[in-house]
Amino acid sequence: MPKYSGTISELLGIDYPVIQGGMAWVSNASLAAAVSKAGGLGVIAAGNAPSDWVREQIKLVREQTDKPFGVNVMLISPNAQEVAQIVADEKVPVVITGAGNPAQYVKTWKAAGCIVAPVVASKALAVRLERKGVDFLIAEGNEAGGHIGELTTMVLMPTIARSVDIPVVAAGGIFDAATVAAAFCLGAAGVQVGTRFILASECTAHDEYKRRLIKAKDIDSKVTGRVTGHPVRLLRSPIFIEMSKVEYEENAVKKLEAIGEGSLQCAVTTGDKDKGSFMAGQCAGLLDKEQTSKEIIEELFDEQALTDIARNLKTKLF
Ligand code: TUI
Repeated sequence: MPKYSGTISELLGIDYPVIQGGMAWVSNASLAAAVSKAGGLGVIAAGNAPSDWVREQIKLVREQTDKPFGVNVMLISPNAQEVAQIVADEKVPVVITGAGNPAQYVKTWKAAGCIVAPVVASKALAVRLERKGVDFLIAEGNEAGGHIGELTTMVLMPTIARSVDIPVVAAGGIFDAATVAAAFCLGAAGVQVGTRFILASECTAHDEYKRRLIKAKDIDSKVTGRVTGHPVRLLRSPIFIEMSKVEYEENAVKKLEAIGEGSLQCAVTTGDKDKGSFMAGQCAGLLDKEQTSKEIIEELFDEQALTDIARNLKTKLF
């Protein structure tokens, strides 16, 4: 294996500069441990789960591997504060945040020895969090699945990289060696990959979720819920159609919340075609099989593929 000596691999103590996306209900101890064992950074997603579940998943990862791992704290969760304390108490190696501004927690996490990496979707938050002392940032573009910002990875990534001096990891639309190379071309120090890891054999998401990802066509990844201020990207399905119908009606926020409640957990655990919210990034249409986490990571960083890309760039441009 070539040595990937980027700042992020060294900072995190991992072999490949790849972070597994913290996907609510999907990213549990099974997936996180497999990714960390394969040389990436496995991540448990706290999502909206009860605090005891988060504590248990941390314990389960530690039973399976001594390698570094992370916990993703979803800041709009009602129990975010409790989860924030758990990750500090447990001295989780890496804390990643999503869906908000984690400024109030940074001191506690740094005092506990955690590496802190917020997901950002804008320059303003990136600059503020660099000043707060976070270790690196994850710039997540609109191609990503789940809750998304407005800018694409192509524009967000260089915007953030030019705005801060700390490393920036690219997320959104990254699923193979070419998109990994593209992220590095945009100034990334590493990549975060979500959707593709749903198709990891160690991912315990329902088979229907995996089948839907494999079946998805290029334009099947849709966005709804803009009026709530928390737009989400998910696969076209009955719940997407239902949400889109009420999106611009009166009391849309309440109606959307009612429809969306529990729908992601439902997709992941029961695979319910009607009620499930199958969140996925735009790359869903390009995914075609289940593989082990190790195979996925080795493909992302395939030395021959990356060498060919670099050679191609040179011959096509000069
Ligand atoms: O958080 C995510 N992806 C998620 S969270 C989630 S669960 C959910 N379910 C229903 C509705 C909403 C969420 C599913 N997928 N990705 C990280 C991410 N963070 N994307 C965008 C942001 C973000 C947006 C605004 C981060 C910070 C931010 O700042 C706002 C502020 O307060 O300054």
